[in-house]
Amino acid sequence: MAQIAAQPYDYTLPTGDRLALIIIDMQRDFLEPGGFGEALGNDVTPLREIVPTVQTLQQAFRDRGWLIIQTVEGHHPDLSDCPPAKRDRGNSELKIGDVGPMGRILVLGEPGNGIIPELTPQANETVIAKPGKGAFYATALATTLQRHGITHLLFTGVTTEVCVQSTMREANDRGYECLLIEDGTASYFPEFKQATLDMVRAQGGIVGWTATAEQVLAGLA
Ligand code: C5J
Repeated sequence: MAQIAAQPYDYTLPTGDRLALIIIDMQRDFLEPGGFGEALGNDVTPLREIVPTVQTLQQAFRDRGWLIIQTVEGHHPDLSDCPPAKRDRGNSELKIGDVGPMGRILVLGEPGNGIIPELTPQANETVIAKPGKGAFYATALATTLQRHGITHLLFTGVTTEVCVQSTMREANDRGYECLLIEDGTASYFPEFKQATLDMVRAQGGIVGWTATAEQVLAGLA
């Protein structure tokens, strides 16, 4: 048992075998030029700032033998799991399934869909492909967490207000004690990241807690 200095108040960590690190969508499509993120008109460079922090947490969990789950947002090549509403949304030239500089946009197995090299999962680590923004929708995440007896989740990844927040809210509704790593998540819109941090921890932690990676690592020491 450990205490982490967090907002809106201290977060109590269980033993490590009840805790998982969730790394959301650190894939080339979102972090590198030529992917889905850029196709939507975003500057992708700010997202890279969190890579060292996420790497540090990934290593800390590996050193302890604790569960790490990465997700990637992507669709089957026939796009059967991509609702037309999702594919047609927006007015970018490149849409989901179209061929871009890193292969077909947001299609599983394409180069752009791969996790960035700095965070390449080890062979024994779980990667969950998700067709939606929330990682519980149409995936095996719930059963994976149950199988491992997980009760507490640390969230990292991109983007804060879309896939990270959606997943954290889904997890909160399922009864998980969720903490969002402030310097381990990023958005194309810094103000949206800040708003997400604020709304997660408002009203006594209505969705969960936030803390820096340093605060979490200090609590684990
Ligand atoms: C988005 C995500 N922003 N991973 N996906 O479309 O947040």
